[in-house]
Amino acid sequence: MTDGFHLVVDAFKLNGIDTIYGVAGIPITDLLRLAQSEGIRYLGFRHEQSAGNAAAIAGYLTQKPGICFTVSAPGFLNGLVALANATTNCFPMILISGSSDRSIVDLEQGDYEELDQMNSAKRYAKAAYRINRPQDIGIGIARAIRAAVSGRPGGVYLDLTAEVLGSSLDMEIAKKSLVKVVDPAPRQIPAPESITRAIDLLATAQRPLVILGKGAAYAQADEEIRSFIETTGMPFLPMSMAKGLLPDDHAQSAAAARSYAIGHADVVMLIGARLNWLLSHGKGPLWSESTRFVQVDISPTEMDSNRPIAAPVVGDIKSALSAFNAALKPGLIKPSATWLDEIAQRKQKNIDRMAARLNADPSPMDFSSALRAVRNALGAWPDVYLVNEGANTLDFARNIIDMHEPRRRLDSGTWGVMGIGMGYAIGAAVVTGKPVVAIEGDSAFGFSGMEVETICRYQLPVVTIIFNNNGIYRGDAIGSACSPTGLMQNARYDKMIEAFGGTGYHVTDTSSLTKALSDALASGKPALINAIIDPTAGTESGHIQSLNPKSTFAGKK
Ligand code: ADP
Ligand code: TZD
Ligand code: MG
Repeated sequence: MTDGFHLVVDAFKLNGIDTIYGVAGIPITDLLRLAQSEGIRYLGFRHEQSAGNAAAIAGYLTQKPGICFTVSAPGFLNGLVALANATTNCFPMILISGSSDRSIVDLEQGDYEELDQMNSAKRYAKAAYRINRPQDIGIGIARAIRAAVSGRPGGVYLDLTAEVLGSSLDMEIAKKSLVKVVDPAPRQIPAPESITRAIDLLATAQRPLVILGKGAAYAQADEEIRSFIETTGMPFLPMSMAKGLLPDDHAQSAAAARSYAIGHADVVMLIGARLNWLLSHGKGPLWSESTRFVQVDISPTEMDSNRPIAAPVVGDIKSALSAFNAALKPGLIKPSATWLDEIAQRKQKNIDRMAARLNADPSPMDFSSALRAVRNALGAWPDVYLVNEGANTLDFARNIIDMHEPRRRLDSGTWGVMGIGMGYAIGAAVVTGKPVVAIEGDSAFGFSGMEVETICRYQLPVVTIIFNNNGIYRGDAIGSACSPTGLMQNARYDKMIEAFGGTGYHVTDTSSLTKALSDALASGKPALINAIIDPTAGTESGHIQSLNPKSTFAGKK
């Protein structure tokens, strides 16, 4: 005989799932113990949201669903934010929660940690399933894996009742019930006519522009994308998590002339990027009404979601870009020399303008000078994974820190969410074995800061840098009452990590910041750098101030 616990672990092993994340408790504790004893790597967190974020980013980096385990009701709900965030960002993840007695839950008779979890999850997940019998564990896990990674990836909820975990099953029946998923994310080859239509449109363009999104980074089609862009000579813009797909210092990058390139392009080719708020929905002053679009995306309903798409290419990016490359003829797609020249001139102008700010050395540090100090240290570590959240801390870092390798920048993403920092850092360190630097606003850090203990417990090579400006966007003036955006002045976040045996640094100038980061990275050990930033340097909401609703009665009170 065997039981539900063993079947879950066997199903994972059969499907190559070697790492799981979570927080222990009734009814999953023994499952986690068993998984660990069977050679599956388990990472235990302090809060399910961070465990879920670690799983989600692991999914993004590996194209395998990241698995997060939680207990019932409150643990499940804590993890649900991460599941919803994974779905929003198109990251493959499976949240598996233990659940209480169905007969009691369904009659709302008040069980321990009672909640109708599956139905709560449905609204926030790509799919939600429940396993009600031990002989369905194999098929249930197979369904969850396929739902998470096929087509547009997303978050999947899997409900595992305590009863199923504890149920026994005949060994022969159990063995037959397991399912090894064959080709979980099948290629989706775009229709040949869609490629021809897109190439025909691009061939008419004088001022074409490619926009690369994190879907392109996820697709791991790095060579196909590089070859297409370099062969056609089109300028490209990376969305924030697509930075490094081609290096940021690539001659064809139009990043330093972003608004100009978007506003003046006649044909824009979107590759794994949605025309959502991050691209102003393709509308408004940033965009021209006459611009026509090619969009390459695996999700057919993404087409025409915000602007009409003249040449939709529905398929997976690796297959689509291979088809584009095969169909290219020399000189067929050719940006005009004037266009390339205009972009080059804009780039230079903006780079010169930024240089003045970057080279200043104010005291206290501001965002630009501190990031220059960080950039100087990172120069020796091109392979580092960079996690980034905050408002000003996010916006400045995205512009100032160049990326050189694909999938190295992990940030607040589609929701602009705070709280992903430590979870993403841990997930990235675990699945890549590479060093991670997390650049965190002081507010942003607070959402997942307790996971510093997790980082120290597992001795992960994560260096957290806190841009400490005493607040959300800005700090309060010394001596004034604490405002809604204010945080503690002179908070010594560096002491937090010392409590767990990590190395803390408290830095107030650029050369100390560069040195602290270089030393911390060289040590390969957990470290936290508390970098003091001018509390007046930030702006409300960073670069997205325009999204703040204005009070109708401003000035009339
Ligand atoms: P960004 O925020 O970087 O602009 P988005 O998250 O808005 O990127 O867009 C990612 C897009 O990529 C989604 O529309 C998703 O359907 C798509 N996508 C994800 N993986 C693939 C893939 N392998 N092939 C094609 N499209 C993909
Ligand atoms: N809660 C969640 C989950 N996500 C959010 N985005 C917010 C609240 C609102 N918010 C932002 O949009 S940015 C931010 C909050 C609280 C923090 C900004 O402060 P910071 O960064 O210290 O992290 P800067 O550098 O001071 O701007
Ligand atoms: Mg701050």
